[in-house]
Amino acid sequence: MSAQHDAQHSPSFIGKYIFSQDHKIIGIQFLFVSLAFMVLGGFLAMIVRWQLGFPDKEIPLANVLPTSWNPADPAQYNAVFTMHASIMIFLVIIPILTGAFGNFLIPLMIGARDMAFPKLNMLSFWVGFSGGAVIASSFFVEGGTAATGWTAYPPLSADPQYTGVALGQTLWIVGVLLVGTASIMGAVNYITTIVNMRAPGMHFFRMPLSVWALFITAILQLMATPVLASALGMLLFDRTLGTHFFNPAGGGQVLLWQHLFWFYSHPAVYIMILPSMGFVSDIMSTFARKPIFGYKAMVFSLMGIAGLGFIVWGHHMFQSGMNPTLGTTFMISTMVIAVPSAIKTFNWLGTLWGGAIRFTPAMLHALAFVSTFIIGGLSGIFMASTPVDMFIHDTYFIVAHLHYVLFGGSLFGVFAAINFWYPKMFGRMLNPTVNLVHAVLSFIFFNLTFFPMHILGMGGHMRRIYDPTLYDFLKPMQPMNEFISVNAFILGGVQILFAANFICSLFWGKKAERNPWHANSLEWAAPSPPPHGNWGEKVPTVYRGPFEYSLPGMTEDYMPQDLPGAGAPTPGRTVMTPARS
Ligand code: HEM
Ligand SMILES: [Cu+2]
Repeated sequence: MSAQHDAQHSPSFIGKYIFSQDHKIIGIQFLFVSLAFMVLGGFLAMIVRWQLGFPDKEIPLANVLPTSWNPADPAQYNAVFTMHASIMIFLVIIPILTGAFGNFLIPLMIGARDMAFPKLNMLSFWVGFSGGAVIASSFFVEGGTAATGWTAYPPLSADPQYTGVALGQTLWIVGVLLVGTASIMGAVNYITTIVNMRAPGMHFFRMPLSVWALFITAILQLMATPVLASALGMLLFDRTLGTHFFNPAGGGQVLLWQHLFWFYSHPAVYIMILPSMGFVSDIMSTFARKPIFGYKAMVFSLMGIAGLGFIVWGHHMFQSGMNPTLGTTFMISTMVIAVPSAIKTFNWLGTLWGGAIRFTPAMLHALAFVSTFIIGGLSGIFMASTPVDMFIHDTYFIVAHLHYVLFGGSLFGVFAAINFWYPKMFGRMLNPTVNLVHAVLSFIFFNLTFFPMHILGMGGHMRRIYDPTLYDFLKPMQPMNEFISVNAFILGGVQILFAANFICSLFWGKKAERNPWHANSLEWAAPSPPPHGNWGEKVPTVYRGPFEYSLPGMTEDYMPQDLPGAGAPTPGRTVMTPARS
């Protein structure tokens, strides 16, 4: 198959790197584009923070920025924070986790040569890329870009008269629709590949947790994203064809949007965190040199979180006038999610316990992930509680919570994954010292930036306001806003270390060996970087699970999945019997 497969692809630059059908190249395309958008999203965050910390000082580069980015204008502030959030969610976190790492890792980790549908995979990237381009183009049209928050609640989003944004909002809708379509295409591919293309011996319960997490995430994407797509379609019709699905002026229902939006977007918050949970599990086991604690419990709690994710969306709507009985059911179902989340957290701690821990940059980010996820998870329980949520709804408590899970969680998971898999992706090592400094400083300044936001929120500081000093009761808290902003700038600045390391190492990094971390899963059996088709003549055969570190009686402290010979039999597994051939 391999020779035939190789022959199908033209070796030209365009075929190899632009319209590539190779899962690894597509993964790297997603990575580069998302990282570029991260720079833009981060830059917008700095503008937001400048305005909130120093509302009466003009932002430094005011004269070089487009006039429409001046946050001191309330309408423009809305646009800036809307695009910060929309870019971070739709163009950074989701595409990095599923597009970049889903693509790169799934075939390599299950011992396949590529995705099930390589052409669909290529299409997914280019449709997603067009979506990004359409969203980005909205910055340049008359009236400016979308300004209704990433949640796009009608009537604001349904009728241009409220925001003054006409085409910009429509482009946002079309762009998100395209990105969602790309996401559905990717999900079909990941699910099919994992179900059908595992190497001989790769039982489901021998798959690394990254693959499990990406698999369950793909199921979420496949089931939830069409709901968003149809809601966006209706919103688009409201704006362009004069329908009134959501616009109350014509008898539409604003709450219908909220239900549809959150029916997608709550599962989507798990789309944004489950893959990181998977990466962190694999990375922690590798660098603690210990089997993951409770492998099957980890898998079932991923499933539990994903399943519960579909019945909790109403917790975003406690303040919408919903019947209190319904509110209580949403409250209880939401709190139940703490159970699988806690199982995961205790299993991570159990994995660390007694381990021979190696504090690599990837491991530090994984540890940072777990600790910030605990804080973000705990603040989530506060918000799940209806009586508490009445006070903290729409305040900076929410902004604190969401950054603890999205930045401290998802993004630290991404940093862990980039540090861990960079050698496999590019065949070069990152400079570990620079990235250790980056990891430590990011963790410190992340907490200094976002922890105080809980306190602001408890003090009643509203979210999505452009000038806190306009409110007398917020004035005493302005020094805290300044403190947050200064730390945010340092946090933003620290990311330059990572970016410089990432770019320089592509050219001058030390050449990577096949398995620099002495890890077990199959991707480390392929060359760094793996060739087209991944495995040469024969796909590997799998003899055991991916977590067999420090087995008693072994000379090496790791046992690759494809190494023939008996490992210590682990419960529930038959050693040496390939599941499929
Ligand atoms: C240094 C980095 C960052 C800073 C300083 C920052 C700051 C902020 C601030 C101050 C807001 C609230 C704006 C307002 O309510 O007026 C906000 C909103 C938001 N941020 Fe960030 N952010 C950063 C990074 C990120 C990252 C990495 C993500 C996601 C991966 C993210 C996702 C969001 C989202 C989803 C919102 C929307 C909240 C809403 O709609 O009200 N942010 N950010
Ligand atoms: Cu939710």
